[in-house]
Amino acid sequence: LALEHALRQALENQEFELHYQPKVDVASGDVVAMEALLRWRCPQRGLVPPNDFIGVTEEIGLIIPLGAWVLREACRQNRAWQLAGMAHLRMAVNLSACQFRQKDLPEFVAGVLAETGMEASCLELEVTESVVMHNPAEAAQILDRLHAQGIHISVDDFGTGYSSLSYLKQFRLDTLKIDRSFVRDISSDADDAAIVRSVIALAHSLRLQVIAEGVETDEQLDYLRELGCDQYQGYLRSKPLPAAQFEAMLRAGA
Ligand code: G
Ligand code: G
Ligand code: MN
Ligand code: NA
Repeated sequence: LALEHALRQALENQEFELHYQPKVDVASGDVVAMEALLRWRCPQRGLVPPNDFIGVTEEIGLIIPLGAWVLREACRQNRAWQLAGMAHLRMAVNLSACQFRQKDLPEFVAGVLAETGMEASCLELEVTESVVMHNPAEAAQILDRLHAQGIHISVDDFGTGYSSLSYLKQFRLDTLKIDRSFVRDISSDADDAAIVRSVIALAHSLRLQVIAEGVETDEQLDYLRELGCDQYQGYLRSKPLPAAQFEAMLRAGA
């Protein structure tokens, strides 16, 4: 209860912030996109990671206004960077199941794009398999309506859910994000390497792009390059950074 109260206050008191992590093209090494990752800068608790509070915000319905804030702030920031003359990169935002169940999600997102002046082609929405599999028929419609606006759709934590692969052809998707649990031991565990190789082949044969998460070493990156992975994300390039540091990194040409 104390946590619930603190979280409601946190939204009012503007204690939430977004950190940004680059998504990098494997072949060129260029930053092509970034993912916005929510943090709670709590005066009592310090910097709280999302896994410690997203669940509670979902239970109390706070995820709806909080998720709305995340989308607005990510779009506002991306547009501000574009207007400041930086390269036009795509901004990825995570959606929770509760947000995805809002019938007016496509209109809401369109409204945020209009309000912030950000192009739809510069927005990417990340959803997990379980989010879309909750109600596949409805999810397919929502994804169609988002996709029709030109928004990019990614499946987060791919390979960790309990879902049928048939959704890959029912849903309009652009990118599969290979979960970091498959990437960690890719250079030493033949089974992980086989899974990653297969996911990349599957993605490419369905004309989807594929990004590997949690890349921490050059050895992992070399493997992924050999397997034909399109993009990667991970500490090897950069941790998620506060906006000012992320901007400095981009300006330094990293
Ligand atoms: O940044 P970190 O690795 O601690 O994130 C942990 C988890 O929290 C990730 O699975 C990520 O998808 C989720 N997460 C981060 N930011 C958001 C957000 O803005 N909304 C939702 N729903 N989940 C988020
Ligand atoms: O589930 P999702 O992909 O949305 O969450 C991304 C989370 O992964 C973020 O919380 C981020 O801090 C974390 N993360 C990003 N890069 C790495 C990495 O290289 N190694 C590890 N262990 N975690 C990472
Ligand atoms: Mn994500
Ligand atoms: Na993930």
